[in-house]
Amino acid sequence: MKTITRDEFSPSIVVEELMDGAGAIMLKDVFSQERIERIAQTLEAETDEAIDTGSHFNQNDQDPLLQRRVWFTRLVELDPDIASLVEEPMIFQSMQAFLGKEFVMGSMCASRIMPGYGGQEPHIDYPYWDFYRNETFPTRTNSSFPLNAQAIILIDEFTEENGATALAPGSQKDLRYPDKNDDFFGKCIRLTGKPGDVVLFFGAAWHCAMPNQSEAGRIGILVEFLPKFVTPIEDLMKDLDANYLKDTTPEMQQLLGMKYPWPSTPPHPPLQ
Ligand SMILES: O=C(O)CCC(=O)C(=O)O
Ligand SMILES: [Fe+2]
Repeated sequence: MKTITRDEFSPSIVVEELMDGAGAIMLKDVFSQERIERIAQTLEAETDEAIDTGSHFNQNDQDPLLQRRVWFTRLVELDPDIASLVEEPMIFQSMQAFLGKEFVMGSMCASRIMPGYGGQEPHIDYPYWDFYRNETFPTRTNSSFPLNAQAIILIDEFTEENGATALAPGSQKDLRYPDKNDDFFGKCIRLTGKPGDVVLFFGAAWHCAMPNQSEAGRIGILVEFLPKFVTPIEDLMKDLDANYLKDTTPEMQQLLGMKYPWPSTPPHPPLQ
């Protein structure tokens, strides 16, 4: 996977890699170790108990208890600094170039996969996540322009042993839900990295969380970004603290869709 530092960063490198390259890119050392360490402690405490928190793409009955999630409103409640991670300029500028300046956030959660977790099935992400029913999508739907981007903020180190995400490079170019004949596990690369690194990928690329064969949990913060006109997969405003909304940044307001309300009238008058 292509890996770039803050010094090397430009949004166009990200766009090119997500569309025409592997479909994923690693941004190195985006967040400080102190910030990530503090967030790790909060998230470990929050995910101590084995309860079904509503994860998906699991392959057996036990795995929902081992893929533990903390959803957006709870992240804000625990520590608004966790939500602020997505405002990082390298992530924000990449998404503006990839999905359009007024892109929004469809989902944000922390995901801790526990020792013994069996791995997700290879899949593509919303809005393509039920593309095996491609007759429910417009004719000729393809990936010539993106309707999704994913960020994974690494809170723990991601290793092959602890279930670092697997992704089939280039698979985003031919929009299709992967099936058993695709030899996904023979073709995939692993998105390994250190705490504070960020992987950006186009969710049309086949990917999945892998089994955790280590002795410890693997926490990543999973974020889904969408163009402004795609319905977010979650109602991020539901139960969100009104004070948080009042004081939040222009970036977060945009991410929550507040800059693009129900488009019943055009945002600007058409040209005369
Ligand atoms: O946790 C991971 O490594 C990937 C998660 C993922 O792809 C998903 O939940 O859609
Ligand atoms: Fe996914």
